[in-house]
Amino acid sequence: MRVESVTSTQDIARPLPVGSIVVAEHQSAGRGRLDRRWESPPGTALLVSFVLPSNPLLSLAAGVAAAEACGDEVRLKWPNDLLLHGAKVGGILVEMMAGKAICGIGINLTWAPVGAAMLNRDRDLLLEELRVELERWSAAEADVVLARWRELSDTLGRRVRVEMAGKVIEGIAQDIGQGGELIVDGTPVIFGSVIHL
Ligand code: BT5
Repeated sequence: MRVESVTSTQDIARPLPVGSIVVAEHQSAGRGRLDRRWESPPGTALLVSFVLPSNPLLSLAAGVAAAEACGDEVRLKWPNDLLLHGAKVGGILVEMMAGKAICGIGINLTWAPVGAAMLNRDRDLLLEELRVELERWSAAEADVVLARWRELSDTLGRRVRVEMAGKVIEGIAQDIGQGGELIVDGTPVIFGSVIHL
């Protein structure tokens, strides 16, 4: 489904069946995680939500799919950022519902906020590649997703600061666990914001 201006593609996708795809020109209330805003002027980004079967590793699988679709230069920052030469070029927001998940992906194409990056790719071609990769990776075995995520990661092996609800830790991002959690100096982190130090 292609729409012009919406609050968020996530809102339009929510009542739709598995297999639906919503693409918008513009979002007046694009969302990130934790009620943060996702900004992009009309027509400057790929803004899409996919309705997929529930899958506990979907956020990481979607990251892998998006990185594969974007090309060699794009790497992943835990849990869900797409980085181009170290700057954020896109993000992923997975909202779980009964029996399905709404997977929102935003990728900057011709505009980016200060300090962020843009990809400068044709939107429809990128969407088609993303659709194919997402179909593949959202259905892949957990171990295969985790292995590819590790290869594409820009986070593992780095010193990081993790901000969790009410707590901050610093250490080396050693690995991701079976559930997709980030292991920082032996401590599993399930939710949080990571800063690469
Ligand atoms: C994300 O959240 O990175 C997930 C973004 C998902 C956006 C898509 S667009 C289609 C679908 N519909 C929606 O409403 N959302 C999804 P998070 O990790 O919380 O990052 C949000 C933070 O990124 C903000 O607080 C800003 O600091 C920054 N930011 C906002 N807009 C950006 C942009 N265009 N490019 C880079 N960074 C941005």
